[in-house]
Amino acid sequence: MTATSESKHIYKIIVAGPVGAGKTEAIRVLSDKGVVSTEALASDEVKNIKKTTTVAMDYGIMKLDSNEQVRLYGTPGQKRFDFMWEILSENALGLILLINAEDEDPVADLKEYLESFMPLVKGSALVVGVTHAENMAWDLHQRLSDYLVSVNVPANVSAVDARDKEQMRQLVRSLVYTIAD
Ligand SMILES: Nc1nc2c(ncn2[C@@H]2O[C@H](COP(=O)(O)OP(=O)(O)OP(=O)(O)O)[C@@H](O)[C@H]2O)c(=O)[nH]1
Ligand SMILES: [Mg+2]
Repeated sequence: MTATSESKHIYKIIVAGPVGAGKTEAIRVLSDKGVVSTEALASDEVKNIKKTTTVAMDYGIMKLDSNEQVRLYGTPGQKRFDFMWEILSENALGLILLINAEDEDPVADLKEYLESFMPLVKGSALVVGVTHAENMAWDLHQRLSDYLVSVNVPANVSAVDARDKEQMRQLVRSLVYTIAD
């Protein structure tokens, strides 16, 4: 947390997770101002999922409460851009991990991305948002939570729609409250 002269708190938060989970969409709906994004036409296997993909980062800013500003940095989902993950994570205070409930094995996705972001998670806070959850398997929420407990990373898991501003604001709020505690 950074305090300015007006004692405004600035939080740097990372949004990570697999291709198509909704990271770019989430930052777009959350941001109060125009976002910076680096969408490029998808190649290879990604184009079966969607037309464009993030190749470097997304950036947006949102006001949470009167004196709290959240700076959101979205990562590329693709492994081949994983050098950006570490760069973006520097000095971050928290991680929002978005997991797509419709992917083949969401628990394996959680494991994989959590392991990659463990250095950040260890020194900060984590929340998990399960997107594309409209027809989510009844036990998926429990399996994701159980996995977090099994690796000793207790964190809130919530089903969210990345296109829904209020749901996403709630997820950010739950993360920031963990940091501020
Ligand atoms: N049905 C449904 N669609 C969603 C949900 N969340 C996101 N989407 C859609 O899924 C797509 C996700 O695309 P992006 O936001 O580009 O995904 P991303 O995580 O940034 O992917 P990469 O940048 O390629 O890693 C968008 O078309 C969203 O509108 C959800 O909860 N339900
Ligand atoms: Mg993206």
